[in-house]
Amino acid sequence: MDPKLLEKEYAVWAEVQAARGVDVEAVKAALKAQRIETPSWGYGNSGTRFKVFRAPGAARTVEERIADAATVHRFTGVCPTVAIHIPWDRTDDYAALAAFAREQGVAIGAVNPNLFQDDEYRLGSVTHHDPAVRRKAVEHMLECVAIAGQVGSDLLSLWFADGTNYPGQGHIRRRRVWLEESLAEVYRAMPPGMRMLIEYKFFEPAWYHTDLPDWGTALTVAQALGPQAQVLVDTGHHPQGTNIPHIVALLLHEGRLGGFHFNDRKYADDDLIAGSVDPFQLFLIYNELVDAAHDPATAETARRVAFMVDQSHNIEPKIPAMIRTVMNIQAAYAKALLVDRQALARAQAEGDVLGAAGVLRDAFETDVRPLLARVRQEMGLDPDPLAAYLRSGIQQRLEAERAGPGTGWGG
Ligand code: LRH
Ligand code: MN
Ligand code: MN
Repeated sequence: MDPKLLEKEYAVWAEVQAARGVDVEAVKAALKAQRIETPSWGYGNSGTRFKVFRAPGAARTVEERIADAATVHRFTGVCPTVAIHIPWDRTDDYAALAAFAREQGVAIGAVNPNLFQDDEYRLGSVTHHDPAVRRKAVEHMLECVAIAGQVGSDLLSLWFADGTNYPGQGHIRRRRVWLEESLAEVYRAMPPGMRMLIEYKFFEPAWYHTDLPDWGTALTVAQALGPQAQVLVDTGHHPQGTNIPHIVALLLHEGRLGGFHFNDRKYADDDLIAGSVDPFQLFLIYNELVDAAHDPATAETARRVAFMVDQSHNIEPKIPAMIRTVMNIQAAYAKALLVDRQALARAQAEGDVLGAAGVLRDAFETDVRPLLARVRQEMGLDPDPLAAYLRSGIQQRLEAERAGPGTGWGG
């Protein structure tokens, strides 16, 4: 857009918001401080069970995956960390990998052990009936605690594919005991500042029962372990119709909301671009977070929440899809920051059903693009990061440079 027109559009926007009582400068400051972690596995080839379509220019090595995360950070300004998955991102010198990331302008964030791709895990990892398999899983998690130390990360992010396919296949309570025992050993090995984030998923790959199917199960495990264990909400991991903002509010209340894996979905764990199918849900999640940040009872938990993306794009170009994701998450946060919290509290106190719902609607229906364009300009960025990336020629260069298969999930 013509810069003069953009300027004019923002001026009107800011005037209207100020008249509504919005502290526009405070909103901009919050947006500049927003942080979103992108996943290394979102940059390499990966896909569904049915087919991995190779994306031209997709990263082939851990270094290329980190470099692509750094590119996303350069264009968006809010993605300074990248999550790694071990062994997809295995290397023999993690300190060197961390230094490489720093040179690129990012840091390594959450370390994700992989407890589902080895043959031994066919019947489970930390809930396997064979103690040797459970030991292997624990050793791998302990290795990841050490790796986190080497790369300067304080997040261990755990997801288990453990579960059964048939009634009677496993002893459900015994498996729970094994799970707690295994995690307790890993928990004890974590240094004081490190947090263990426990992710749940209601089904897939197990079809009858999953050992950590929901937030309540993950919460009771975290509570059994101690304060350094929290719950990770992957937005794609819920049954249809689940009220995720409600879950977010309850986990904040319990002091156990550790982080997110953002993505969107229509049916199950579809790993679509966050905010692409249900932007209202993403807004409502951020609405709970902004509300909790203002409440002394929950502010500290809200401050430490790790905002991570977990998306494996199969047909979308990788870097543009990640930039689009970040823009959608920024829009959701921006709209949540515009909620008139006093008017909302008043409407709630008066039992004004439509008034309260209207306050949220008003914020959600606000066009925040002029605001975000302005925030990016003030951060020294292009107001439209996706268009800027597509113009930059980087994609064409990567497609020319990166031929041949690579390492990681989709090779
Ligand atoms: C499982 C999951 C989990 C894995 C990632 C690759 O569906 O969400 O977080 O680590 O996908
Ligand atoms: Mn996930
Ligand atoms: Mn998932």
